[in-house]
Formats: sequence, structure tokens, C-alpha cells
Amino acid sequence: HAKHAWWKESVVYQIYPASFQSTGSGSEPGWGDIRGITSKLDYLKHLGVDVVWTSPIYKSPQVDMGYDIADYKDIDPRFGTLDDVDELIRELKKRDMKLMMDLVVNHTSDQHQWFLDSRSSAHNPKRDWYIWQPPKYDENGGRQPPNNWSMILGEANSAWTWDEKTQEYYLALFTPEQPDLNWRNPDVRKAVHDVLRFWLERGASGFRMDVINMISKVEGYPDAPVVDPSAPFQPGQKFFANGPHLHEYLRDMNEQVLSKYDSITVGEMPFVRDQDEILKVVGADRHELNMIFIFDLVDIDNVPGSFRLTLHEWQPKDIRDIVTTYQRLMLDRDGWNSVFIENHDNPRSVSRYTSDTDEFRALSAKLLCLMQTTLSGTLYVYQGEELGMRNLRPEVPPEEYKDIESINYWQKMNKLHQGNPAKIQEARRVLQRKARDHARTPVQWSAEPNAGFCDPNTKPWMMVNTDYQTVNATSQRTYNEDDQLSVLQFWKRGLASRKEHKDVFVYGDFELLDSEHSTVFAYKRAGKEAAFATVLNFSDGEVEWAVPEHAKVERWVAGNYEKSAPKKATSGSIKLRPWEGVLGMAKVA
Ligand code: TEU
Repeated sequence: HAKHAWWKESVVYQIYPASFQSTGSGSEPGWGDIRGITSKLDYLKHLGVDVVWTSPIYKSPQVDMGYDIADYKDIDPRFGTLDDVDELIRELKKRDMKLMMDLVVNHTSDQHQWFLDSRSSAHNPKRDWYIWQPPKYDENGGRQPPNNWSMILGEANSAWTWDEKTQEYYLALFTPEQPDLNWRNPDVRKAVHDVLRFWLERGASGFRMDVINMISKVEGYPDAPVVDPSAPFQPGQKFFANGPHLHEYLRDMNEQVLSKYDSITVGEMPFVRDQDEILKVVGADRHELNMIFIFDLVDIDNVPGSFRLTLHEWQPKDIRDIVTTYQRLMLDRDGWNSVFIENHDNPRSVSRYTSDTDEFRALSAKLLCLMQTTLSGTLYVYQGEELGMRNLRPEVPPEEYKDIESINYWQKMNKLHQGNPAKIQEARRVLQRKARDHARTPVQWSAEPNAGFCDPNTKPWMMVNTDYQTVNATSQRTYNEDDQLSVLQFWKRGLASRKEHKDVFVYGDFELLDSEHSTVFAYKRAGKEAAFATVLNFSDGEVEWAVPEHAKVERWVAGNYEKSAPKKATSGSIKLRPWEGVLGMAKVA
């Protein structure tokens, strides 16, 4: 149904530059760098990647791994130089690939010159580029922040930071080192447009826009509803996500800049769930952004209404319901969407949604590949997902977790629950399951020391996962163990099949084949000339599944167990092995 476009058919590969590949060309030993990305472009081209999205490479104190930007037009020496970026763009273009930059403009670093000016005096011309508010005072005359919003990263403190010099608070939703820009100020909007033009003129093809739905906050910054009475601060997303001027700002950005380039844009939109609100951003007729990241799948194990570091049990039917809802939303209401289940803020998908045991890790990674490569939307693959990389092993101590969110959370829980080992153990379990660190271990290229990520005599900034000798790209390239495909080979084949049958998998219809089965997620995708049925067993047990007659499956053509076509009946009841996924060719109608 949807109008065809290159950015709908593209496969986007997200690189977290610090952990991708180090060539030693950056200023910090043991960090990934831009020349490391350039050195892997043939690997990515061969995989089937069209667009490379790099997490921030700009000048930054790295408090939040580059999501605290101090200069939007220069590169952090850890990653290299602007010349290295120009070379990367040249090498991408040679391979008919594109670069997507990570645009973080809800906030800057507190070391950005704009903020240094703004905080220098209450009368500085840039004062109103950020969100300053006077303190409140309680009945005993004690100074209080302007409202009860908690900081997002680790929820350790207030979202407001006191500035002694000018005697006011400034809003910094993530950490005190990430002050929020005041988008009500037209000078801020103009400055952001200038940053977009700078990179588009330099040859980038678009942007992933960090928490772009937070740039408009509700007037007056009202107190948030109390979710946890025992906590001093509360999650305030009701008042800082999808605020009153969001669409005005996005449409302005599109009119002033994006519409003048053949660009790709994806908005990261945590917390939003309302479908009408989503369509206001991605509707074909809206001229705001091409698509967004919707968090329902990656928030599936969050306690509803809370931030990320919480644990909520879920069922395979929840994956079915979420995926079906958003496939329908796009196809029925001409919106567009992204398909992703991993990024640098989430644990590894094989550890979260399936089984990452030695027995089932590869099968599970291929099951998740089969789901994603047969769903409608622009597909995003996160570095290492194509290898079936998994979470840090449970025995790795919290001290090895480097992410500011994990550190804040672990410190807060140890302070809060001193002398209560059960609660501390529960906090450790949350990190073992949910820490962003699991996605930030160095990519495992080979069984060489440091998994080939950096030279053997250098300590990587973050530990390499302990399974790198068995889980790595080299061992999966020329796979010939009996009748099996490696995770990497399965991803190559899945991406090639998606391209070959884009009329079905990118643009085709979506029909859920079973709304009852407790663990099997099955759906049919149909284009004009061809149709396929995807059947996924999200359980570690063998299950029976009745192939619906109306699915009109003609033959099974691929599966995550054997390389050869699955030998199963195309009607009546079939057996599905633990974490087995199969793809069948079907009659269109
Ligand atoms: O993350 C946005 C964000 O709020 C969610 O990813 C999640 O709530 C967060 O990870 C805390 O649990 C973006 C970036 O992807 C993330 O890396 C940055 O830390 C954050 O914004 C601030 O820039």
C-alpha cells in the first residue's frame, strides 16, 4: 500500500563506535574509532547493509558515552578527526551505502559553549537557550527543585540541578551533565537547523534523532503523578514527552532543512504509546519524520509506568500482540515504522526474548532474524546482533558495568538497601537482565585476544564478553557444520531474501495466522505476486501447531534448524522444535 521509497527498503546497521573496531587511530587506546568503521565496510556490504548509523562521534566529555555533545561540528579525538569522517563518507558512497548521524538535540553537554555562556550569568544572551527555574521552598524554608521529576539515567536524583552561581536550577532530564535545551527559543531551533545543514552538506544522508519527542515540555513543568510513594522523585514523562509544540518543531525542521535533501530520518520516541500521536509524526501526509523507534517491544519487560531498570514478566503472546498492532498501524493508516529489537540502550535480544544457553543461542538468534526480516518497516540491525552476541555472563561483577545509568542505579540501590542483601541481589539481577552495558561489549570479530577488537597488548575500555572464542564473526563466516547455517550466514540470507521479495516483506499485507496459541507467533505476508507464512515457536519446548487452511501454505522453504528446506506438512498439525522458526511459500489469496 505504502508509496515505495529507498529509506523504506534500506537495511540500517547501528554502530556503537566505542565498541565496534579499534585501529589505534583514536586518542584513547582500547576505544573503537572511525577508521575502524571504514575498515569493516566490505563486511557490512556483504551482510546486506545499506545505511550505517553511528552513535555520536562528536566532541564530548563522554559522561553518557557521547550523548552529551560539546561541539556538534567537530569529532571527539577518541574516535578520530573530521578527515576520518570525510573518508568514511567517501568509502560508503563507493559502495552505494549511506551515513546516518546521531542527532542529540534535546540536550547538550554541560561543557558545550552554549551552556557555559548560559550558566555564566542570569543575564547572558544565551541564558534562555536552556531551562532555568527558581527554587521552591518547603514549610521549613528548605530549598526544593521546581518539581518532583526524577532524573532518567538511574533515577538517582532530581531532574533539576542547582547552580550556586546564578541561584537557579536547570533542567537536565538524563544526568546533570546533560542540560536540556529550551526549544521554545527560536534561536535554539535555528542553531539546530544549522547543525543539520552542516552534516547534510558534508555528505551524511540523514539522522537518528535522540529522544526527539522530549524537545517540547508542558508549560510550567508541573509535578508528575506519584508512581512510587517511597521515592523522593517521580517519572515525569507525562509532561516532557510529546509536549504541546512537538509537531510544530518537527514540521519546521522538515520545511527549513530536511525537505531540501533526499534524507532519511528516524525519531527516537521513548514512552509514547498513543497511535494517533505516532501517526502525527510518521503519517505520509505529515512531513515531519520518515519513521520513529517505538519502544513497546524493548519495554516489554519494564514495570509499566516505570523507567527501564525494572523487571516485569511477560509472555510470548505479548510479542505477537505488539508486533501485530504496529504492523497493522502502518498498513491500515499509511504510516511508516522501524523494525528493531536491539540497540545500545538494551540488553542483547537472544538473552531477553529467547534462550541464550549454549544449546539454544544460535537457534534463538536465527529465530529473531527470521521474524525481523519478514516484517514490514525499515529494518535496523545492531552491531553484533548478526552474530548472536549475548549478555555479559551472570557472574560478571557490577564493577565491570561502565554505563552511567548502571553506575547510578547500582550506587542508589546499595545506598537505599544497605544491610538488605536480598534487595541488593535483586538489583544485581536487574542489571544482569537489563543493563545497557550488555550491548556495549566489544564486537567479537575473531577468537584472537580481545576478540580482534583492539590490539592484544591494549586493555579495551569495556571488557570483552567471556564467550568470544566460540561466538565471533570469523568462526561464522565459512560455516560448514553438518546441515547448519551460522547466525551470520542466516542473517545474510534473510536480508537477501527480504530485498528479493521486498514487495512482500517491506510493502506487503500482514495477516496474523493465530491469535490463540500461547507460544507460536505466526503471520502471513502477501504482495501482488507472492506470499509467505512465518511461523515462530517462542518457547524452549516442542509444540504442535495446526497450519490454518486459509494460509494456503504450498511448501516450507527455510528454517533456523537445517540449511535444507524443512520437511513438514503444509496442512494439518506440524511439530515445531524448541525456538524453531520456519518460512513457507503460500498462495497469495
Ligand atoms: O535514550 C533515550 C531513553 O530515554 C531510553 O533509551 C531509556 O529510557 C534510557 O536508555 C534510560 O533507560 C537516548 C540514548 O539512546 C541514550 O543512550 C542516552 O543515554 C539518552 O537518550 C540521553 O541522550
